[in-house]
Amino acid sequence: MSSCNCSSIHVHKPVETKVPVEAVEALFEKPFSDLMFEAQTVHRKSFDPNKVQLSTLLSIKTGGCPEDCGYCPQSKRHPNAVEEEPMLDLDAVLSAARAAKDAGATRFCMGAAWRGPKQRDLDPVIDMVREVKALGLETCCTLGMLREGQAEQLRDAGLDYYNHNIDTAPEFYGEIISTRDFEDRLDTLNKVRGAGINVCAGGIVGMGESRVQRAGLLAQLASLDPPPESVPINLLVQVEGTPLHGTEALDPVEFVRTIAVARILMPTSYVRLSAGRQQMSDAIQALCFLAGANSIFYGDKLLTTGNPEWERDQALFNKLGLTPA
Ligand code: SAM
Ligand code: DTB
Ligand code: SF4
Repeated sequence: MSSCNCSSIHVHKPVETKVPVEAVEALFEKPFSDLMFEAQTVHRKSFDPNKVQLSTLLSIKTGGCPEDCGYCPQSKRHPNAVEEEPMLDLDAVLSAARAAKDAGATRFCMGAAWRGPKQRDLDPVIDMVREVKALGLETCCTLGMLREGQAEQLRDAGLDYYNHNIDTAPEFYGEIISTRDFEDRLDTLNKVRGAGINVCAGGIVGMGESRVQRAGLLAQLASLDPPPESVPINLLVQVEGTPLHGTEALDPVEFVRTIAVARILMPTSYVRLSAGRQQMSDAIQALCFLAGANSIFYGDKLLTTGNPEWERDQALFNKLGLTPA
């Protein structure tokens, strides 16, 4: 599925960034205890280390996506992709948002399996944003690539955050997705920033990338000026039928290192321990919080795959003395 034009040996030089990839690699290479101490020290300068922000996700338009992202179960190009469903109506979205608020979430994130919204798609989403905001929740949308003027319409409806992940390092991007390129992602992030909406941008690890490429992902995020307010770090959820199913699992300690490096590079951003928590032990999650993660997706579903039940998260928070931010 690669769109890479280079010869068969895939050795790509990291793309130059304001934050040099070599400096990020040097952080990854620190002894674990030193890295954790540095991350925790940085974390405590800007945040209460015992508080974690809770965001709940809802898929408002599931499946049938024309894009070919190798990790995603919603692409119609992958066999056994999830069934396409019509867009949820406003009442269904509002009852999910009320339930999320009652359970303690402060932000509600609405996701759609689109390459990007057409105007007729955006109109109902604008109503959802306005009404969810009126419930007293922060609002977030992840709808794919935005066209001119769409970010402003979302902002005017009361959108607080727009999520658009750069997913992986530019040198690895073509191995994972061929239907758009890395620059397209940056272009949408610029539109979001230009409209004055908070930026939520992160990536996925555990897709078979190298450590240099993990460093490249974080160097890109930290080089956004200013860096994203919210940085979701996803561990690949391997779904049968997707091209990345069967990828060798990432060492959990390397995942914790990725969180710690993100915290050090983006000291005042919320770093979200995102997809992949259901498969993670309490001990690894505890290390992620120690490494500076201070946000999670909360609720028993991500978009189409599972997330820990509310009860499991409440028990984990009690065990660790964490409270919602
Ligand atoms: N279609 C829009 C887009 O791609 O921007 C919005 C929804 S898309 C599902 C949002 C993000 O979910 C992706 O950018 C990716 O980072 C993440 N994601 C999707 N499938 C995943 C998986 N199997 N494991 C981890 N993260 C995943
Ligand atoms: C993000 O960084 N991760 C979320 C959210 N932003 C949209 C999505 C994770 C999706 C995991 C696979 C699924 O449930 O379909
Ligand atoms: Fe479509 Fe988004 Fe999934 Fe890619 S990640 S296939 S754009 S829903």
